Amino acid sequence: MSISPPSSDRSDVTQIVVVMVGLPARGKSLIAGKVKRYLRWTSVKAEVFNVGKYRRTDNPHPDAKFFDVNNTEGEKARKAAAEAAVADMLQWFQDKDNKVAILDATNSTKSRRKWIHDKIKEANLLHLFVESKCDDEELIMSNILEVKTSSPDYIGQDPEAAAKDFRDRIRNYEKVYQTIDESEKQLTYVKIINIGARVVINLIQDYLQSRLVYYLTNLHIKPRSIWLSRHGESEFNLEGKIGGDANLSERGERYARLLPELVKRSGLPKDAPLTIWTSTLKRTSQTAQHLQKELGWEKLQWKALDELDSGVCDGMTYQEIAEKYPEDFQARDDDKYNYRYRGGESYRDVVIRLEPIIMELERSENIIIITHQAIVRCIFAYFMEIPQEKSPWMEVPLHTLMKLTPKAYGTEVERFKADIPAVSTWRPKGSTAKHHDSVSEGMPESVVGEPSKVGIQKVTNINEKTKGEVPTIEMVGLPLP
Ligand SMILES: *[C@@H]1O[C@H](CO)[C@@H](O)[C@H](O)[C@H]1NC(C)=O
Ligand SMILES: *[C@@H]1O[C@H](CO)[C@@H](O)[C@H](O)[C@H]1NC(C)=O
Ligand SMILES: CC(=O)N[C@H]1CO[C@H](CO)[C@@H](O)[C@@H]1O
Repeated sequence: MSISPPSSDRSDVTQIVVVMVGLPARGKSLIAGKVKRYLRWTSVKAEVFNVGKYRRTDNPHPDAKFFDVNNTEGEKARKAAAEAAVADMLQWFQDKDNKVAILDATNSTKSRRKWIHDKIKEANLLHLFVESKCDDEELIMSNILEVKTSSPDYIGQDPEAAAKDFRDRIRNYEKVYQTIDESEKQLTYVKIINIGARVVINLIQDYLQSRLVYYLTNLHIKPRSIWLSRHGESEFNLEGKIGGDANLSERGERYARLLPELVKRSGLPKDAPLTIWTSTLKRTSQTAQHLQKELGWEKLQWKALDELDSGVCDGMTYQEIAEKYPEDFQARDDDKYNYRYRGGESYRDVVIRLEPIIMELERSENIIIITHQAIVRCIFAYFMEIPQEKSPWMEVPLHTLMKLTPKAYGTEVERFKADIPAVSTWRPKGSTAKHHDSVSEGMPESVVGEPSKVGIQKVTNINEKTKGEVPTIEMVGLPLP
């Protein structure tokens, strides 16, 4: 299998400043955060420079008057914050490995855009203005409600007062706001109107720019969830063999039969369509068959969801690999993300083939994915921003359904465990043992990044016989990245 190097590894990839444009409550920070997460997942070094953060250091709770353009004090402070953010950003670009900076500011007027464009040009960087324009009152209000409860500007304040202040703040910006138009033809930009209802693209010159535009135009903010599960336990799992195309074990079939109940228990959106995605391997189709039969959902098979190709080691146990290819075994432990099996793939390769899956997931609404250990790790890493040195070691137990729900400030994870035993296929570094006991009920602590306010991980156990919840419901308050 020959795999060309990932585009993101090209050393000639240019450095780009993505400049967010738009009134408050148009989802700019959300978009900025997603772009950063997506780029990092594909190994492109990216960072967000948030002008609001620089401002907050001096004035943690500014009121609407601060944002009045006729308030010279406020204007001066805002200008200083913007200049500090841009200076830090230019400094960051001194390292040529750093590729994409996302400048999260309002930049609401033509003259401000010209100022920032000149700065970028002077520094020999490419630019991409991303305007989120929205005049749908309902969309704006739902965004304000999210912001007023979670923006750092309003911590500890009365929500009603905060909402009113926020509306006043937006009005001050609206007075001077100028949308990107024909007179700015010299700028590279993408203008997203009402969250993707209409898109205007201008003067894209570079490969990475066009990838970004493609990603941006796939985003939506409709409420939805993504369910993720490995296939049920397979015959190969029992024998400790990797790869192959084995059937489910008897216990794996029991998991397949309980899966419709697990999905129902997880809370299905009313009348919302749901599609099942599987790989092309038997064990995932077999796991999905009762879901399909009982709930009548459409099923799609994706080659891109097949398990990481272990090349010459396909069908071997870890013990056999360690004996036959000791150096490879060691090399894989040393750098699991980049290690490529002889004639097979690495995690890095898998992420590249999963990119179309991520694009499609972003476009889609409710999807349930039945796939394999390495693939679940990569998809989970995208949503939860798990770094590359940790994601390949993440524990993904069999017979467990995960429900991921994207929210404005992060992704929520819920786990639903079938009380059907299965072997653990998780292998700690250095080990060749066939099976291991889980180190913990969730993921090992080491995969968990910085604490954030979103991401309570809820674990529910579902009983096979009674289809009820097993009495002990654990609430695991895991700090998620
Ligand atoms: C700022 O003040 C000037 C003069 O007082 C006024 O004409 C202008 O409309 C004001 N601008 C805004 C955006 O309020
Ligand atoms: C898998 O199951 C099918 C159908 O039950 C059977 O025909 C086939 O022999 C099984 N394959 C293996 C490798 O056990
Ligand atoms: C970073 C930035 O904001 N750039 C431009 C947009 O608005 C700022 C601050 O309001 C201006 O100073 C800049 O012209």
